[in-house]
Amino acid sequence: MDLKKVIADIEAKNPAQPLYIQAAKEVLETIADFVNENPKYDKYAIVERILEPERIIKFRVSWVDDKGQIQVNRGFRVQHNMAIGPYKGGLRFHPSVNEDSMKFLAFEQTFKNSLTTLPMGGGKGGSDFDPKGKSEGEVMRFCQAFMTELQKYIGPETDVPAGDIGVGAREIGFMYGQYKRLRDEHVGVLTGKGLEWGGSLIRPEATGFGAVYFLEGMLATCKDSIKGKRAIISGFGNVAWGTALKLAELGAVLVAISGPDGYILDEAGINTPEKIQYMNELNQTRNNVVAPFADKFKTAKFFPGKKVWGVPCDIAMACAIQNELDGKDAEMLVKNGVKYVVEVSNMGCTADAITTFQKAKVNFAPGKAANAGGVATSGLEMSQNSMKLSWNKEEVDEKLKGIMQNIHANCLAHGKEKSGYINYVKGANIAGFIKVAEAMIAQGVY
Ligand code: 2IT
Repeated sequence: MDLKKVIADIEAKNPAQPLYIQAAKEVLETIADFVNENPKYDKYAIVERILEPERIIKFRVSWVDDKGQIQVNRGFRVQHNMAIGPYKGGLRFHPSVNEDSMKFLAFEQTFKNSLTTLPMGGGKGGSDFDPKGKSEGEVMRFCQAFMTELQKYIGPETDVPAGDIGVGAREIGFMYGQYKRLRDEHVGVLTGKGLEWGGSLIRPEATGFGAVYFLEGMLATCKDSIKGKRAIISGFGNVAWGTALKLAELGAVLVAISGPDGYILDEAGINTPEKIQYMNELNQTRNNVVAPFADKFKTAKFFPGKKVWGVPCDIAMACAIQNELDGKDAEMLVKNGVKYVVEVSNMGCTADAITTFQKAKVNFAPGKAANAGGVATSGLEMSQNSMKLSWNKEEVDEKLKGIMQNIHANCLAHGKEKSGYINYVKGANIAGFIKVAEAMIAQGVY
């Protein structure tokens, strides 16, 4: 493949989609040599085909708010690639949702799902609906309206959505109820379901747990240990919560978390069940602010309007949203001696930030590897639904851990450089690409 030409083509074809171009470029730049060493990929135009989503569904969602006024939102589902299994990926309800963000997330998801080794293709969906400040009734009516349209395109063997930013157990419940009402089927069409009606143990914690299992792999490779390490996290949502729980369990000292309003510094450590539970409560209120944490816990200090990345640490974990950590943030982290950076949000770091970490030989894990524990556990939920049984906590956790260790090993296998430095970005992209590419070759031109 001619890297320059492929990049120029996607830039020309997707002029208003900077996020998609950013995600695609990162993959293309890291797989180009590998693709060129294996001419079959060019022969079957695998790169060109992977860059084009199989289908993009875009629809109107009309609903009635508490004042009786009609509201109109946009709904999306990008069915990116079905080569290795049904489309699988979350639904995001956030004002930033548009075709660009959905497309980049679906693209990332295809590679991520491939890395899990489970049979899941890539998809992503959502809406520009903003859950902030909405009543429960409004959220329910929105979810019902959204699913009324989406149900035409999904199914347990076709496309299995789950949660993402703004979509938690409550929203999955409302959407599942509407699917069931319209189709008269109680099937595994969504993951992240409640335990009483087909959900899996550990699914809520899985993204964060998985990211810390991946981090353990990075530490072990450096003959280092997590005990006593100083950690900081951005975000205080579901992913940050699972990450905080596992960091505390393994003896790291989490000193800072953040929200869009600023960050909390707590030198005593955010590691008691009470503090971590409170993160979750703050998230549930959906006001998107972290400040009340400092009112409740006297050891904590709130820094309004500031990003968390200026806090010196050994471990930094980005758990909020795309491009939350830029080149300047990365420089500050490096200057302050960070050793491990884990992107837990999807494409949480800008291209500049990644280059800065890699140049400084900081261990850097990309989101599609480090955050794959969430969708992997969704895959385990699908297995349990198909078998009509449920595994206990230990069984799910053990499988999750095994999957994350396997992803880490795969990144090492494809990402180790001559100097000994592990380029996890390259490793993850090549390993994720191989499985999808082989499946596409086997399945003929489509
Ligand atoms: O970004 C992600 O991997 C998710 N939001 C989870 C997707 C899933 O299907 O569990």
